Amino acid sequence: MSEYTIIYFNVRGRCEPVRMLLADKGLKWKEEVVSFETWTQGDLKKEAVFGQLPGFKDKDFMMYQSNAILRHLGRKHGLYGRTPEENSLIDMMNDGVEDLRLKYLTLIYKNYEDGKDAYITNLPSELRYFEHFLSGNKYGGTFLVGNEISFADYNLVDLLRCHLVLSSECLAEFPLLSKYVSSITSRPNLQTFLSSDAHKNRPINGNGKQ
Ligand code: 6SG
Repeated sequence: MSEYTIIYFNVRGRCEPVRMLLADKGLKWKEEVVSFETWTQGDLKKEAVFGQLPGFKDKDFMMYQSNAILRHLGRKHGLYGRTPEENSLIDMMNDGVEDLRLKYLTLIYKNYEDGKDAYITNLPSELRYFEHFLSGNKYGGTFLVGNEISFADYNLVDLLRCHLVLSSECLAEFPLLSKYVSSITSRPNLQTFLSSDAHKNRPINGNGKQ
């Protein structure tokens, strides 16, 4: 039996980085897919600590908040750096990913038709920060921090892949980010997951926009 369960809507949304992490580490998990109908009945919403999904079960330990789930798995599976400084840089970069994810989700759920062109025009000014940070990694920028993968890498790569769907050329002017995405997505377990039907057929967002 797998020790982990993801409780979420049928979307990649905030859970695909968690799934990427689990798949890359060769860990098994169960999906409890919550339909919109079930969600609107309200029982699951009442149980959820902040009234939202995803939820995550580690045996009988239940938790919420997607970034806390990533950190939980990061601690358990050696994906959180080696020193307090690396821990903090990984937190810092994950917070930067969250800031951009919130902007992306605002576009998708609140302002897609009117905001898409301006969002894409402004995108280089957001992505530039990540390119610059990678350029300072003395190990060559294969990972955000140090020379090992961390939970923040799965989160960033997922968000960059969402942006590549939004704007297929958005990484063209960023050689390090382009190399980074292709090197992480060619890790064998991750490549297998990303080419699976389970991943490919799962909608990116809950409203059909992408
Ligand atoms: C939505 O925002 O999928 N959770 C979402 N929405 C339902 O009643 N800080 C935390 C975290 O990082 C944010 C959680 C997040 O974990 S994720 C949630 O619980 C609520 O608030 C994005 C997503 N949206 C699609 C969705 C499913 C049900 C309601 C929204 C699709 C749209 C409408 C129906 C189906 Fe729909």
